[in-house]
Amino acid sequence: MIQSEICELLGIQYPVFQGGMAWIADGKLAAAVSEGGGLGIVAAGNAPGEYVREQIRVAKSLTEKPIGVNIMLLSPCADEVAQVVVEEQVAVVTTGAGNPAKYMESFKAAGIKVIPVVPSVAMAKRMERLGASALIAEGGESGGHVGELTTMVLVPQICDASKLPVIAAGGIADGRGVAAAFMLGACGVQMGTRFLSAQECTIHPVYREKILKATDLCTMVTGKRLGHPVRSLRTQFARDYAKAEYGQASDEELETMGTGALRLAVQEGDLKKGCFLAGQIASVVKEVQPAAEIIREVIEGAEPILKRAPSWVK
Ligand code: TUI
Repeated sequence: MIQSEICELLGIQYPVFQGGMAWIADGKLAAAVSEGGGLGIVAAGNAPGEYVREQIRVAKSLTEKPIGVNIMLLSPCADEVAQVVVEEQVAVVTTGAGNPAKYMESFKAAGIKVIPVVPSVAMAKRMERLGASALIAEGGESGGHVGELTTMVLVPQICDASKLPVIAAGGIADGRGVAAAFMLGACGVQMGTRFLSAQECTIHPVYREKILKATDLCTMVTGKRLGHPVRSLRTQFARDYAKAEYGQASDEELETMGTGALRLAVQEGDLKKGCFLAGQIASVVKEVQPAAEIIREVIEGAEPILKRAPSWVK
């Protein structure tokens, strides 16, 4: 059994968060992860506040354990989602793709624990000053919107810069990743890609097959030119986008290509126009399993590794 201060802080059994995957992490997935002892997270993505309210209620109808909501701060609906999480009294808010400073007071006043994704030491320090409860250090191995640094270098630097509990994310999909994260100073992990294969995760069968058949070099980063680098599977869409981005396409043309691409991947499995977000660890994901089994497996996989560690010290 691996437990840490994040378990006590949040009232969860295992130090495993499910990433806030836009269009994917709904109330059903979040509830399955929380029921399995981790922290299930409803992703707001670009969705309106009322959709998020509905999904929070779905999750709460399926579990009494704590759940979180991820607010994607680039979303035009971020303000209304922030209002909804306060009204619905969710236990935890995680944030991504920006600075949540303007919401911190209202979240704290509502007793919500705020756990921002921080891509740098400066952001970690700022978030600690503003009253964050913990930090997620997400390296660029992750799927979706990525920062500059890898998990390997980001986690120890965030741990040095802050007294808050640190959750490692990016490149973690099994017990080895959990053990490594703890060695770097983290007290928990967040996984997105691994939960794409959860039985309770509703994605198009094409998406799921792509993940199960992924190899080590099958992701790439696009979107740097518009300032929002995103890691996804190297599909026809990703190649076309990269060609456009490094070629003559205007910013408007790139925006148009990107619009709706996440939904087309998740709901339609559209390899030509859909953007299949996934992390670099995708090839480790081999089978469809219930979320609770995934959590048990990664925790049980870390235990023998961590127990063996003292034998290396002579
Ligand atoms: O946010 C993510 N992953 C995501 S968001 C997303 S949806 C999307 N849609 C359109 C464009 C871009 C994304 C898909 N995947 N992960 C957390 C994360 N946050 N990674 C990096 C950051 C981050 C970056 C900059 C957090 C804070 C930050 O601060 C900048 C500032 O404001 O100083």
